[in-house]
Amino acid sequence: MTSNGFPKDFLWGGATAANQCEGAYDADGRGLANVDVVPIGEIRFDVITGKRKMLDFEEGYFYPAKESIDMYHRYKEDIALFAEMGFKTYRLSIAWTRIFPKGDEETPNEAGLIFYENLFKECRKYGIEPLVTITHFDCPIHLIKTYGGWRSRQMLVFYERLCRTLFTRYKGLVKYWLTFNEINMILHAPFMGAGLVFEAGEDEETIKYQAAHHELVASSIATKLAHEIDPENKIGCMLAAGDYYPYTPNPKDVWRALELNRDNYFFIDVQARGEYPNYAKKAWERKGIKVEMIQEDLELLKNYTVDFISFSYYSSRVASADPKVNEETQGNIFASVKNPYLDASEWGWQIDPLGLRITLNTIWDRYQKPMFIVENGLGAVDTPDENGYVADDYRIDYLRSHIKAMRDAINLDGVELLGYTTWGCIDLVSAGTGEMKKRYGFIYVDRDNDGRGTLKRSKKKSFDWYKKVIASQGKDLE
Ligand code: P53
Repeated sequence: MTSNGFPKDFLWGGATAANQCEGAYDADGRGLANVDVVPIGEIRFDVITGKRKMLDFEEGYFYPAKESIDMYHRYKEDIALFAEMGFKTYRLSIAWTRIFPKGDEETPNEAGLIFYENLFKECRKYGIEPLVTITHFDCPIHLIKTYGGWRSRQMLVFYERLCRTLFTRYKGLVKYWLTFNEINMILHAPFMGAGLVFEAGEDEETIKYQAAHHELVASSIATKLAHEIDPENKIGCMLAAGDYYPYTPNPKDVWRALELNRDNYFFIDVQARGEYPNYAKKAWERKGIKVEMIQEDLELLKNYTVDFISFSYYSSRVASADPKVNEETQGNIFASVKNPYLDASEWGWQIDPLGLRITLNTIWDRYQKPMFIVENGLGAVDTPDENGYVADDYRIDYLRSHIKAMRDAINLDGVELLGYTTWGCIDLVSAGTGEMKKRYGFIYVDRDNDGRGTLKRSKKKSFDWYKKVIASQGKDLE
């Protein structure tokens, strides 16, 4: 521990996801994925939730991920900037379709493997520890068309092949892995989360939980493989977190909050404890949800739980059992009743730093496994001056208050936290809306919602601020 309460080897850094920053969607043999064919605009929500089938680019829509911020060609410049801020870690994801363009090939695409190898080496050059999300929402389109995405058990074979390839090839270069980004997203945005599209009359709930089962087993298979290939490997699960509060002390509200929390913690209960919780089995029974599973699955789940628990945190949530309490927060896939005590971002995401401390404590109390905050930050409109400089004090305020909350959770509550990576450390495409305008970065990127701009990078005020935070190991937050 340092005098500030952060562990000496605390992993400070930032996070991105392949499709939101790389661009170069068809370079060097890369195949098409679900995350490529989600356009910006009103239709996006229906596409990411699987209500509107879009399995290819269609006329009349703009697809921001095609080019993104072109990090594929600019990663050296970008990693140099991360290093200048003093990053100890950089969280990024692998684009599955760079490695296996269709998903079911026997042999990987060497060009894709080389790309990430070079990227990891670039990180290592600066002493930056890569933290790698194996799948950040991406699923090859071919696997969706041919097998139905994660509803199919055959995905286990393809995912295992992907993992084996990655763990073997990057042994010694990468140690920290996350199996599925925001695994609970499958319930809220099933196309983006798991490559699911629904036909009329299908039992969507059953399909979602069947897909969830496959991902959970796949995650255990990955853990098993990772440890076999290199005992140094550490595997984490990843939850879109943020506890639900009851709207009032009415026990019905408290119960509703408990139920909604369980909908999310369900995934981590399996990944961290190794078995399906009774409440889920009972709920499936009541709802007539039959998830097909074999004995071997249950053994995998039991024997290969995760080493650590990672999560994203943007906001807490609120639950009410009263249908009259129906004023919801805007702009989030995770619907929540509005909390009258909190301010909100320009996109309606409510700001609750104490909620981060609460969430850290809930997770710690529930699992007693080391945690990693792998996403946190403020999506905001930035107005750069002629040099591309943004005085983003609002972002600094947001991050400062959340870092303080995390410090309290470590110091005052004794939770075990491995590190903190802010979301979108460089401006990138929003997953929820497809906008460029919703920016999270310390680094401004000249590009707008329509894809115009020079892609030039420039430092915001928060760049120097975060640099100071890291250099002082979290002591100097002013
Ligand atoms: P954006 C909500 C909606 C979509 C993705 O979100 C989300 C969430 C958060 O609960 O999850 C993560 O870009 C995700 C990132 C994403 C980030 O939140 O909609 O892991 O890919 O960019 C922020 O503002």
